[in-house]
Amino acid sequence: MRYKAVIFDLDGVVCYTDEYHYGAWKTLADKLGVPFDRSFNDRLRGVSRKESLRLILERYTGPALTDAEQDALAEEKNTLYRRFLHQMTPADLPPEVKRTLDALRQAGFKLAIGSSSKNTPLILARIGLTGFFDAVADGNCITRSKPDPEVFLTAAAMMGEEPQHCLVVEDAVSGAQAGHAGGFSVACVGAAARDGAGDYNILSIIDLVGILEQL
Ligand code: B16
Ligand code: MG
Repeated sequence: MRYKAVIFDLDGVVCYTDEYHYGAWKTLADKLGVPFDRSFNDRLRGVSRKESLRLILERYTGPALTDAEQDALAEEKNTLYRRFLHQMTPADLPPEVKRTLDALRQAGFKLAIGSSSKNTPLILARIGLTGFFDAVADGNCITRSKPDPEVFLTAAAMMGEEPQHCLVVEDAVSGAQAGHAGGFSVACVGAAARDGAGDYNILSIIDLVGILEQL
């Protein structure tokens, strides 16, 4: 068997919290008078909160903002975002994700999370997945966010696996770049699959089961 473990990105792969990130950033961008659409939002996928704000402020033409004001904006976005998260329940774990996780666990793969998000523990708790994964590497235990491979290398090390034996699953181009930079194979869904960023570009996460069974 070529792969022994699968490392899942969280937002946009395991659950659709990417929509909540979009909603929260859109509210903030509108307030700042910054043009913000779904295509621009795709550039924020997988990158840290601070870097996302920096990208938005590249388009900002208002009065200069101090570091403290920028920190307050990042905090404001996070508060808006967490309001969405607190409304989530286990029903927000998509059925195709649950079926995929159960099938891969049954087939003997180790399963991990590799997410840039500092809200990972809250999200996993809301969707009923606390304690499910063999390893969770997230924004709280890394210093460099995607496209740096740190989060995936950390997840692989936590599982005691080499990158070449792990498949990374991503919805972000930055995440696919991070996987490749770390020596991982990458399967992409959503925006990153549309860009052809993965070694496997799939329509639904459930397609992973067939791919991994055939290898
Ligand atoms: P937070 P992922 C990433 O999560 C998101 O794609 C990205 O939009 C977000 O800015 C980043 O987490 C940080 O999230 O503000 O919750 O710490 O896709 O790597 O699971
Ligand atoms: Mg993502």
